[in-house]
Amino acid sequence: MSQSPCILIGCPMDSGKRRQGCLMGPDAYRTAGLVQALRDLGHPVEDRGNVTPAPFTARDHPKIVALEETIAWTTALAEASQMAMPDGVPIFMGGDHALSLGTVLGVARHAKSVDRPLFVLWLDAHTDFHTPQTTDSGNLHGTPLGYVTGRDGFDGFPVFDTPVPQENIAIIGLRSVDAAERAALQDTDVTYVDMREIDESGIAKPLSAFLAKVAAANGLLHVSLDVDFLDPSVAPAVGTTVPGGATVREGHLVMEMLHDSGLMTSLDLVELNPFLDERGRTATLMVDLTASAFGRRVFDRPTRAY
Ligand code: HAR
Ligand code: MN
Ligand code: MN
Ligand code: MN
Repeated sequence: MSQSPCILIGCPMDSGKRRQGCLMGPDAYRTAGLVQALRDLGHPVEDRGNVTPAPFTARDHPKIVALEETIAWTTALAEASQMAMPDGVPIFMGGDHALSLGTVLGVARHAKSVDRPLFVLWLDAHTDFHTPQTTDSGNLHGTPLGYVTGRDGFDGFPVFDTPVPQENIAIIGLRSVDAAERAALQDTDVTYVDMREIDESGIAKPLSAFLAKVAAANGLLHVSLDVDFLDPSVAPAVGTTVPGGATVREGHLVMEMLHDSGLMTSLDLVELNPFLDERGRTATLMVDLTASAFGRRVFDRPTRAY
């Protein structure tokens, strides 16, 4: 069977928070061998290089970090994302999580043009459900799910014309949620799965249920993988470490199930900060997880009657 082409798109965006370093992410993924890992699995791979933001004029804001720059990135990434969708499965190599403001916008425009519903799987310690109005930190990497669900308060950003319906979104891996986000999210139909639920029931159950919904609706599926979904003991290269995250195996299981489902149509790799890494181990783990999502496995799964 011919494998779907992978379109690599570098998104060296660092404006979604104060601490710098995510701009080195795309080159860390290249250095860790992402292209070869995908080719080894039989996928044609095209690296389109790095996106640059549209021109912008930075202003000082009492609260929000790098607003104009983030808007400029959103515009540029939405274009790159929409253009890539007909050509294969885009893999957006971040960059911080604010890049998803743009990538999901582009994917949503594509979904509308092919008349299919869009689903979003958010693998993250955080909900990223703030708006520029509600954020306490002023860091816009905490807002992309607010934007893509069509929450108010994104003045100056491109209008998100076809918001992703709440019931089409699942967030898995949660363990750091602000009070305002919790209150807002509990009023929605977004599926949110915290680490306790994963501890008690395993990560496969909520994921299978969500994937079944995507399949039943013939949906497109955008996956956004935040490094801090993983436990910092195995993935230290991230600015916002939160203990108690997913294990290496939980990460791989999610990716393997995504591959087996055949449903994933675009992927963000976000929040890798190579400046904080230890001998490239986080970048390497993210490449290995991506390989699992594109078909790497130890064996084909045996059917056993235990
Ligand atoms: N909720 C916090 C804030 O708004 C933390 C957001 C941190 N986000 C990420 N990405 N690291 O998930 O600032
Ligand atoms: Mn995030
Ligand atoms: Mn996070
Ligand atoms: Mn495959």
